[in-house]
Amino acid sequence: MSSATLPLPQQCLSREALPALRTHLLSPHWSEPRIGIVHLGIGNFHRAHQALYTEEAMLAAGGDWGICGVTLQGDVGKRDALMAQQGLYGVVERGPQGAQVTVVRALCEVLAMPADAPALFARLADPLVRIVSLTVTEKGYCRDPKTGDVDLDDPAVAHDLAHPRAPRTVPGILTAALRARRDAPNGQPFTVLSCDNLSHNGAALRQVVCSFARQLDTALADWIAVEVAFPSTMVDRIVPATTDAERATVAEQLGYRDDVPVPCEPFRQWVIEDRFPRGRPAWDAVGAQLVDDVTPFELAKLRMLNGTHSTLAYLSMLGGFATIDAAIADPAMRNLIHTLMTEEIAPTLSVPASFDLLGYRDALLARYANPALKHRCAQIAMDGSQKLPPRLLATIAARIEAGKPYRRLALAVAAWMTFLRAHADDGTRYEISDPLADRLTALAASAQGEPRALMDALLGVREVFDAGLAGHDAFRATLYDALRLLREKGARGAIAALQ
Ligand code: CS2
Repeated sequence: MSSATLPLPQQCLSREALPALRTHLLSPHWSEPRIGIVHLGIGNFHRAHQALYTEEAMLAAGGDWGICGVTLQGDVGKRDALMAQQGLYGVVERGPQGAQVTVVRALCEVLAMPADAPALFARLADPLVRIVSLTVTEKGYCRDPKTGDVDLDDPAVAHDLAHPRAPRTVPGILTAALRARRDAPNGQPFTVLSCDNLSHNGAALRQVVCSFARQLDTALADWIAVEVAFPSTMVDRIVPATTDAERATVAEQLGYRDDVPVPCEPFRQWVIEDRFPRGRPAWDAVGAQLVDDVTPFELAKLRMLNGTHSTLAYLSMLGGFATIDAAIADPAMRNLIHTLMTEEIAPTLSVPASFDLLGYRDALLARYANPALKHRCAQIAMDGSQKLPPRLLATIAARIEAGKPYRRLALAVAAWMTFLRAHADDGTRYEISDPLADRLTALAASAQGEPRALMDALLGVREVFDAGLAGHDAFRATLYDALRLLREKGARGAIAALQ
């Protein structure tokens, strides 16, 4: 019988169990911190990244930086599962040395919106909370891609503007909480820390929040603009979705049941702009890089890692590779991704002299090849309408500006467009998960497989393609060639042709 089919232990993780789990703790020492961070979007990424850094920082230098994690999708099941384990969970690091489980203690409380709104706003009003951080994915920002302001056409934003005291969106929640901070005696704001894969994530969030607040109260918007720090960050760790394999690994290594463990790769990186007027954990003491300007790191990561991740995901969905390691094990695919990074992406980046871009490329290829992670291409393929602009289209714009070719980048965009027909080259059907899914799949279906019709229909989606790029003749010609190649030869043939 394989370990995955063994019954899980009855007794779940608890703080009382910790003394018996010493070898799975970062340190046997621990004094329960008070809550100093509220984190919106308590998904796997945060739990394998910022929460670990924060626990290590508290172990290194103390401080009350316990975390209150918030799920914004009403996921009371996740809240209850984590709270049944008193906030504890295992991080399962999967690398060449096998699986290593660490039990994380920094998560002290979990709330689910909207059910726990009173508790969340009480927490956000507490002056001990000095940082509100976020991993809510691109779509959680409710951003109008044309202006960068809050999207007033978004029904959830309209709801929050009509009910500013019962908000559900990120800009609505932050604005309500910051208003309460401003109105409190000696009120001081918290620092807002975006940890999502957006270009200039801090500045982008600041604009969304200020433009939302301005709809309600100009003085409040001005106060936020002056008083609240929104440092930008670059976060990196590959963190797939949880499967029963992690539950089995934790049970095997710990002898306790963990319903919500998180798998991840050994690598991690965090580059943060050091603007925290109300203080921060000693993240710099545990490997995070605190810098004045995060832009070069952020662009390198978005274009090299996330750009090739999305390329791999769409080509794989068409060509039938289920996971990133399976895709990169294909020699033609590996060549394509290698050449794409070397010839089309790296030349668009200006990084400090100490940043070795080709070494970064090689490290990424090695991370993708990790056979233990089983990072599903379908997971990365989600939300393409949000991901394409910073990951691929900005790179194409930079190549156009420099007068350089971008055939492989165009293939990635063509693969996304073809992916939207919702079936692989061999006919296997899959779901499209995207905030614009209905519109995108209807447009793709209306093209009936004809490359020019597909291109014209999808280039008209202004949330994804700005008018300048959509109307650029040379871009259209290159994209059309890539669409035709995919149509005529399928993804595997196109990969072979452009490797
Ligand atoms: C991935 C990212 O799902 C995706 O779109 O590209 O989550 C990626 O794994 C992380 O950004 C790595 O840091």
